[in-house]
Amino acid sequence: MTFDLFANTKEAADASLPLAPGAVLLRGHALADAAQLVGDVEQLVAQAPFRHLVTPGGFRMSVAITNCGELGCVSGRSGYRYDRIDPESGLPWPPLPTAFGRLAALAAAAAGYEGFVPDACLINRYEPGAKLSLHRDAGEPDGKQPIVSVSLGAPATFLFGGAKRTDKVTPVALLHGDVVVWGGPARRHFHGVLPLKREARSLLGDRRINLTFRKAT
Ligand code: MD6
Ligand code: FE
Repeated sequence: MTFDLFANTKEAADASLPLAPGAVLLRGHALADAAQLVGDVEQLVAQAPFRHLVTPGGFRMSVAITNCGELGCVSGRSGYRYDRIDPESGLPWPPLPTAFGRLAALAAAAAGYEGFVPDACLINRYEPGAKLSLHRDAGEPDGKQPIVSVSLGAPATFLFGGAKRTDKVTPVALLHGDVVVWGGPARRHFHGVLPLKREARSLLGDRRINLTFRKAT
């Protein structure tokens, strides 16, 4: 029998690959829910469309973003912040769909973080060429709560680094249905995404959607 860890085969779907102490890739963990998640995103963006935020340095981000849950990430005068209101509509962000909350809690528990109840989900859309520079997610006050990241659609290369920007990064191929959880000693580690390649063979064509679940209060 052949066994290819990098194909989303039934065997590989159970693989749990450590990236660093506190950080794990759950290969294919969201595959069974993926179609539901994509359908939910389509409904969410009808209420809160994707938009391109501007970085504190004044650059338009290549990744388009929207949010669901009690809190959403918006650009402010001095960088990003969380807000209960979508500034584009003046309305609260759409609620977290049931399937989102359930998946985030189960994935966190599978990674060793019990009792994770996210109140924010950032939804990022990558088109070919879009990337996310090396950064760390530090806007959430409770450093004991992990981040759960779900990949949908086109594959991407995720870079997972260390506590310092200059630390060595490990490139990881993230495929449709993969989940990465980072918390504990890895919670503030640097990470990023390389420019998306033009590979039009996924459920979302050549696009990628990433959901990141956080406890932002
Ligand atoms: C990813 N996303 O797309 C990783 N960080 O695989 C992130 O690191 C991320 O999607 C901050 C805000 C949104 C994100
Ligand atoms: Fe991030």
